[in-house]
Amino acid sequence: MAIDYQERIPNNVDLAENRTLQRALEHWQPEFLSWWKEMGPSDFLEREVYLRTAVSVDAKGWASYGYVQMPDYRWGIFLNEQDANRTIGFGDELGKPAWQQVPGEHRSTLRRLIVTQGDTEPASVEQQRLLGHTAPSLYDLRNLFQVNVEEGRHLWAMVYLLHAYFGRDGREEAEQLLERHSGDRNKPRILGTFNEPISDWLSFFMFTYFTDRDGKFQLKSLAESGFDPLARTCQFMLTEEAHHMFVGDTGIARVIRRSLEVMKELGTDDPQKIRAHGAVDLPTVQRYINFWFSSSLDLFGSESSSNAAAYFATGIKGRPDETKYEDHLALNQSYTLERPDGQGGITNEDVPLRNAMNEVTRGAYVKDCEIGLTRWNRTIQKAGYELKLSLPSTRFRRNIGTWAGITTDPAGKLITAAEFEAKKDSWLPSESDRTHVKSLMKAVTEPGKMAGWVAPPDRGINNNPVEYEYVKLH
Ligand code: BYC
Ligand code: FE
Ligand code: FE
Repeated sequence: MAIDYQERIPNNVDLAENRTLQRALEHWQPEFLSWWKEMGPSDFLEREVYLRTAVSVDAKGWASYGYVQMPDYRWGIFLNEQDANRTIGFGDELGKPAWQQVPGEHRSTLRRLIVTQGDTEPASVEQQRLLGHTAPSLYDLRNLFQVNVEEGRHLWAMVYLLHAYFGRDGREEAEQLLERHSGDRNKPRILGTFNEPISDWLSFFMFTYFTDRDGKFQLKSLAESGFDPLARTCQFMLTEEAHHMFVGDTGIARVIRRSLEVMKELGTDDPQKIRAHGAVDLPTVQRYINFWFSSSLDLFGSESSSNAAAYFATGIKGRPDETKYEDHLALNQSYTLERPDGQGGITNEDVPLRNAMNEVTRGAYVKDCEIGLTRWNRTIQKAGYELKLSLPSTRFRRNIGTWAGITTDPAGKLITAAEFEAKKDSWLPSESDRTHVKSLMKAVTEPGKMAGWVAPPDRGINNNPVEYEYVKLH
């Protein structure tokens, strides 16, 4: 049976010539499809969705738009073009040729990182599987599905690496990526945030703003890897990631805009009145920010990590935008970390810079998160209100690292567990917040129409109007 691989699985990895890889993927692909049907977007599988598909890595081919039924989406395998002279950009191997094969001594570490990355991609699809039933517009429904198919493609990207470079144990890991499930008591996804339910659209916007942004920074670090196929894979994934964060950024902005409209109309900022009018009050937006930001911070790992130091030393995982730094060795330097002193105070501790790489990456992430807040606050200010949204302290509500289990207020001040308990409903989404947000989640399916809790977007997708029929439901 002759299969046109380029047609079925668009790729730039010579799949048509690689029999071993073909065999592995032919075995895995049906399992992926049944996973998609069972654990992916619930219903809508026969609907025509206006999606972008990557059919090549050049400017023309990476965003090709058209109506597709999701199970027919062409999940392709793309790596950025190879630079034959690429050398390792950091760590003890600085300047040596990048690895085109997996060095034996780094095999299990690389496999683990690829599996951890790969695990998050299908996890997010599982987390979002019911959202299609309550989309605030066809435009949003389409964006959800776009994000979902691309996270599916990111899974393919990691499975390609496992199949092509890790032999039999790679194939086994690839199968397990379809066997762990988000929130599953017995076989959960690897990282905490990916087991949190995303049952409403405000959470979806927060997730794509804050958690996909963790993806951006982790991918940037892996895009520096000495293992060249991993680096090139992540470089290409980053082009798609921008849209996911756009969905979050503009989604939150639209919720805020709608809230401000209602505040103006009613002449009040009383949350109860805003709610009664079918919008989301800004304090609730703040609590959702507090929840998803703190959860996403955990994804960077411990502040001081010997794993992170070893990844850097060996050339496996660099800093995001490593070329920006002058010194790529990061030796004989220290980084000052704060930690609780065990007596209710905070103390400083110097650790070798290499051990602090998770914190360096987290710091770059926090700065990037702030950009959206500045923009949203400008909108609020322009509307004539004083309220300012903010990111909570990086010490707030942490479950991983130095601050795990330490109770602080959103400003980062240490408080007792009892104080935290007493205040937590004003800092994190409460039952009543969630119930209210959930009550707003009703599907709007007429082209161009929006649910009452969210303002329309400024423009449509790929130069189409907002009223375009982005998903054909009939
Ligand atoms: N939950 O030294 P430590 C994305 C584990 S998002 C549970 O602190 P290390 C996407 C850690 O594995 C990007 N466990 O951490 C977004 C370690 O386990 P072992 C995902 C956690 O190793 C939206 C132990 O705790 N990509 O793409 O320096 C939609 C202590 O290790 C957590 C990656 O994460 C946690 N939050 O670094 C779709 C990149 N944090 O070894 C997709 C790959 C830590 O004791 N992963 N642990 O069993 C990595 O680079 C690293 O594994 C980490 C942690 C950054 C996660
Ligand atoms: Fe992804
Ligand atoms: Fe993403």
